Amino acid sequence: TAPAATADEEPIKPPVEVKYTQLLINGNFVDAASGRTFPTVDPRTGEVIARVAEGDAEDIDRAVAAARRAFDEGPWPRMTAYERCRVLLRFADLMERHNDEIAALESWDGGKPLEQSAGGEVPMAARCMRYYAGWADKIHGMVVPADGPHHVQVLREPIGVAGQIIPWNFPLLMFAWKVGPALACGNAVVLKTAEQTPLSALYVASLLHEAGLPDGVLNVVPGFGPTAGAALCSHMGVDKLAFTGSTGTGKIILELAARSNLKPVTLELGGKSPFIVMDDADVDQAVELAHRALFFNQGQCCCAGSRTFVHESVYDEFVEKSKARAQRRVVGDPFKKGVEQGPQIDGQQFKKILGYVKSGVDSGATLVTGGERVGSRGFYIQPTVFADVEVTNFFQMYVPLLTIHIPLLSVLINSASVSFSQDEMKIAQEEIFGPIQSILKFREVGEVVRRANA
Ligand code: TXE
Repeated sequence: TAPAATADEEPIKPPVEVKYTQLLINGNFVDAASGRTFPTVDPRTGEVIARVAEGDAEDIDRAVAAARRAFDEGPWPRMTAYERCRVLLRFADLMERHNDEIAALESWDGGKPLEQSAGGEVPMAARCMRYYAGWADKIHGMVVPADGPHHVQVLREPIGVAGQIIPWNFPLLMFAWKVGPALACGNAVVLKTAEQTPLSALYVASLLHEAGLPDGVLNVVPGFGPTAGAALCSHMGVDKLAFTGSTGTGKIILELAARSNLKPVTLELGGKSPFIVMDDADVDQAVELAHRALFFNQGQCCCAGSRTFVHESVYDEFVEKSKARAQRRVVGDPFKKGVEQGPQIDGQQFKKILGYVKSGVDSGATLVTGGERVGSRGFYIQPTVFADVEVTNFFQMYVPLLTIHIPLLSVLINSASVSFSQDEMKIAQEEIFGPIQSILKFREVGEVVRRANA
């Protein structure tokens, strides 16, 4: 049985104060032009942690102008690569020095277990910044062999002002993955944080200035997608966009970029990754790995192993053991020691995930364990396992009636059906982004490779 969840206990007081709630423009923390703010919410309770300045088109204009000035006139792109590298290395050191505060902000705002924020997200973000710092002085051009009396040389230069939009599942790592490479190459940045998790980026942006980043090189504008986000994507003064988030929003962003100045766009979107367990696997190890591949970070990972394909000869044992592992998963207050799973990010995701549970049940999958909320407040969901997330195929549905008395035909049709089968259930098709594991059965390698790649 599941260990006692702490979801209904009095929430533990986070060991940190919220210091930064304004926009960061040109090195200063300022209010939004409209004066508006929005609440950022504690997913353990749904209560407001703080109100944060709500950036909009006018603020994006101010931020882009500051970034443009910093790029065209400021020292950053003109510094030696080594000096830029040193700023980023100092920043990584500061992140490590403030590891505990940053981790606490991250867990409070986003609900991930403190042990994972403090031991994973923050140290990994610091390492990531060091990695990109190391690139600053290793970006080489090329000399291209040319016919005749010509010298052909390729130089790599910063692109200018980079607009960056990040999601809420790994706010700090997303910050590092986006801001790190852009700054290492000498660009200026306008970053829009996710509306659910603005706090850690504002905090570390202040550390980046302490590390010596010149004003205006990094501007941070918290706000909503269709307002601040869309304004950034459409802005004629932005030279490049980088985005991580949903596939639907990625399509909108590509369109906004195309309709404005055709700025190049980098997109990192959703996923539905396969995890394949063959018949000769060590089942206990495979169960544990498949469990972590799906449930890590409350299931909110673009690379989550969200389709667990298991060979039919070990399927029943695998399902039984996965059920037991899910029931042992410790769900509760992210600030409590030993907790493996905190709440989902917000009420919208919480409802969406429970909607997928209903869809799984309605389409005939077997709900092996979980499927309910945990406690009565906040956005906690039970670790959930579905089995019999079956393929739908024409042959298996209709042909048995015809072939019941013709065994040979039945065998032939069965093997043909393998190559026509499709994983059509919604829970096998769509990104759930929650603690819901779908276990699918397969028979042959060729079949599972095709289904995995579908
Ligand atoms: O994503 P959105 P949401 C997937 C996951 C999740 C789903 C929805 O399946 O359930 O997306 O999450 C900004 N112009 N991923 O709604 O909307 C928004 O403000 C410009 C996968 O949170 O894509 C936020 O900063 N920007 C993913 C960012 O886009 C816009 C991580 C992400 O929000 C915008 C998160 C617009 N019109 C969700 N609309 C991953 N790949 O890791 C929104 N935004």
